[in-house]
Amino acid sequence: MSSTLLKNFIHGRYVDNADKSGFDVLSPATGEVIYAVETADEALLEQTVQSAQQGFITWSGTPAIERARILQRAANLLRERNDELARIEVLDTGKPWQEAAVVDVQTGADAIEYFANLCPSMMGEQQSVGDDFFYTRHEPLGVCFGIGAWNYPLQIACWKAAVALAAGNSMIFKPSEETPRGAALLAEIFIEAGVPEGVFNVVQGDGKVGQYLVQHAAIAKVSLTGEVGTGKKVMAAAAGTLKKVTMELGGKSPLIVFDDADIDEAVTGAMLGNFYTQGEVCTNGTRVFVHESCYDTFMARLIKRTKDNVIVGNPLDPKTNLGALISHKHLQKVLSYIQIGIDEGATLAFGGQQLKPEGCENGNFVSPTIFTNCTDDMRITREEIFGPVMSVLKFSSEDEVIKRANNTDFGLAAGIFCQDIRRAHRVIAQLQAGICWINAYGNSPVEMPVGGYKQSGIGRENGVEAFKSYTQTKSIYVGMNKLEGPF
Ligand code: TXE
Repeated sequence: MSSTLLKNFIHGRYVDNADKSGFDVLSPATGEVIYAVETADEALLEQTVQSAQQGFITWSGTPAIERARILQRAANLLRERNDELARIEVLDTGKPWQEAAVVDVQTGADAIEYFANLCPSMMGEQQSVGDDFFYTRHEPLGVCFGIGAWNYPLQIACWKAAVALAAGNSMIFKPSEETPRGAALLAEIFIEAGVPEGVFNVVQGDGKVGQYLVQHAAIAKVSLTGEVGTGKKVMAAAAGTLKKVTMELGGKSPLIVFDDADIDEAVTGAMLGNFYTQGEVCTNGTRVFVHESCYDTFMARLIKRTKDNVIVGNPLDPKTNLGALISHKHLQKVLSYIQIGIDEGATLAFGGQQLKPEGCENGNFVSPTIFTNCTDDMRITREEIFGPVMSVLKFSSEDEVIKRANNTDFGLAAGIFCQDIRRAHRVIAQLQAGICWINAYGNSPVEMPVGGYKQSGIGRENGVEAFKSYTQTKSIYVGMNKLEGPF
């Protein structure tokens, strides 16, 4: 891949666009241009669709055990190139090296390995009905379209490609315009592993490129990772051709600390759920409900550990554990929410200011921020901020906190910290969220299906359930006796 001009990856190679249109990618940590990207124009998009249709014919006709072997090779190549790929994710996203080095590439490879192992055993069924019988076939959908967000560029591309390709589909993938490189490198690796040309193409551009393919009649399914507002636009555009959709969208998730919680663990969970990846994680527990009886102890330990242990700096520095926000525009959005919180009357208990770490003075850095004296009607407790901004709320009873936790149009995730296992399971069963943790926060093994309730999403990624959403069931009835009828 050229280090200064990234092109669209179509049918196994980088391809020029016709009109030389494109955009620059800026470093979140320094604000400098790191490379330029060519936008996929309409001619390229049509070429990509044709390539993906050819790829689908070849790939869907490849035995599952052979698809599995090839995908397994891709997973191994990702792992061999972990550090090189992780470094690119750090440069494109601004996230700390200490995260990307162990999470982003590994979890992408895990998904490809998991679905490679699964696909040869995904069989149809057979059932006798008298002398007759029927059987079912789980057939791939065709050309699928994956649309990525910018917080986990390579992981999101892997999570969507793994299940789509394992099921026999081909995929066109559009990464976020903020972080184009990860998906292009995945496309290179798939070719090196033996995935046929056209099975995984990567097109570059913004929402307009995305919209073009969402509306395209040749696309059978769309899988989006993005904001709720984008999800609504994509679903509306997909309706025109009744496409299947998977939506992995935003959230404003509750993290509840009960009076019998291990306070140090709960503080760890709250910091993971608000400061990891500088708060740019969709499942973050950004509404932290703390029982009144342990509130003071919790707050004292939270403030001390935030002050002592959060290291904001150059994301490439192994000591850094809170990196740069994705863009100057996003930094301004996060800072505006901090001001809104102050104006609404919340107490700024820690942080709240832009930072300029040495060597990264022009980057997009904000301090870890904690608001207390929050109320449920504040914008900082109702709207997704997508930065390291925690809103702490106090509660008195189990029934009260369940009602308040569910009082949102989101429904992505939820966390509970308590030692009483009956209460933990009783409460989690009542929370309207699709991804839940008890005495943990953020773990997302590929075996576990993930996705949102309510407006946080549709469908699931990962787990066996995701595999079924990339196939369609055909039932075949076989008559074993002479056919008779009234006519
Ligand atoms: O999303 P955007 P971002 C969510 C997270 C936050 C958002 C941040 O909660 O809300 O993602 O990512 C393309 N037609 N999740 O800012 O702006 C756009 O080009 C077609 C949830 O990137 O919505 C980009 O590629 N495509 C998740 C992608 O949509 C369109 C985990 C997302 O852009 C389009 C991670 C259009 N009209 C982040 N408009 C989860 N739930 O797992 C934009 N795009």
